[in-house]
Amino acid sequence: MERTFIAIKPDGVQRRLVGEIVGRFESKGFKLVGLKVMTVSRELAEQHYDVHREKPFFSSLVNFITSSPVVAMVWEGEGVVASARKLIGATNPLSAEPGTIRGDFGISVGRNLIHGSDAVETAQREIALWFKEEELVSWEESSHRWLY
Ligand code: RTP
Ligand code: MG
Repeated sequence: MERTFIAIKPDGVQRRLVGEIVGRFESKGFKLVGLKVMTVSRELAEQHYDVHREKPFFSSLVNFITSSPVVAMVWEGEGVVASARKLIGATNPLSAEPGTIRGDFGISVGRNLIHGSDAVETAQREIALWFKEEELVSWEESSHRWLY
């Protein structure tokens, strides 16, 4: 089943939006298979944003993501990579539609709360970069066993 890498950036954690954001992925119906709160090393940040290495905003991106803890997650489900990007909204929160995470909670492109992998191949690379195999779980719903 398809998986994607999602990270709640330092602004999302500090603004206490972790529960709200996790809730949106849960409500949509996706399955949480990995989650950790962590401080990001410069090495990991530079590898993660390698594609942006030549961009003018690269150093501010790395400085920001390493400045304070993030919540790293892996979500699973049919079409989850593209669907997560829709739930997240446009890169610039001022252009993001209301109803999306960035559209509802963000203002600035440098403080857009959340990262989501942009393609299935990118997701595979990012999951391997951020998580060890044993940190990811595989689970099936057990109908009513948790209610009764
Ligand atoms: P992300 O990777 O964080 O999910 O965001 P994205 O795909 O929507 O945007 P991307 O083009 O990958 O850019 C990565 C992050 O860099 C910051 N950025 N700043 N013009 C700018 O100052 C600028 N452009 C991009 C954003 O924080 C973006 O999320
Ligand atoms: Mg991106």
